[in-house]
Amino acid sequence: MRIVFIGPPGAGKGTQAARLSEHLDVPHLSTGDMLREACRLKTDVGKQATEFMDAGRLVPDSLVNKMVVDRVRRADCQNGYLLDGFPRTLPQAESFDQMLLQAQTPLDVVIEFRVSEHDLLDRLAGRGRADDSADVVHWRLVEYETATKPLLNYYQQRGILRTIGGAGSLEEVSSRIMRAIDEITGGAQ
Ligand code: B4P
Repeated sequence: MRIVFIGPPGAGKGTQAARLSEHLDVPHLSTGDMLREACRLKTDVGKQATEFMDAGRLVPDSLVNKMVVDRVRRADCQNGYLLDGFPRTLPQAESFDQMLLQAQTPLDVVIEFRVSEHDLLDRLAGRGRADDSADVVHWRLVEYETATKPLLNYYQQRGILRTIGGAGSLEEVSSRIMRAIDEITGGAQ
């Protein structure tokens, strides 16, 4: 099962991906986590990504695309994966689709998380990460509206998009996601 989570910063993608990847027994691939690790280790990708992340901007597509393709080609992704935070732009989605087409491994489900801006700001204020300060969050929300939201239409047209409400307890949100996946796959997972 190949699943993508899309949602604004603080929507709970990472939180739910950790729960669901365990349940479905597929790896949880978070581009945010991968990039933060690259920054911490000061790799070439990390050195280039830091200034964008610190400013709340998206990291350039070329850097992220290569990082993800290298990761999904690894053996543990053979039976699927849960992508948390990728793709985030149309060029990322198109480039990823080309790779999936060549490998004959299409995506099964794309889940959109919807959470009110009020709740997002509340959650991020409580998390304490460096990129959660008010002005950085502002830019992250702008990036979501302008660069990431067009992806919803892209996946809607392919018939694999489901939208779930991200407010409520962790268990409530998880069961909404499971129901949405069942709807698309007919309960095949
Ligand atoms: P991410 O790491 O993806 O950050 P995020 O969107 O803030 O996290 P998420 O939605 O997963 O929220 P979480 O579960 O933690 O990206 C960080 C940066 O990396 C980006 O700004 C960008 O610069 C770069 N980047 C990443 N991917 C990229 C790409 N593809 N292209 C370019 N750049 C990229 O939840 C947030 C908080 O809410 C937590 O405190 C959690 O405990 C709480 N919470 C979760 N669920 C809740 C619930 N149901 N109720 C109450 N609280 C809840």
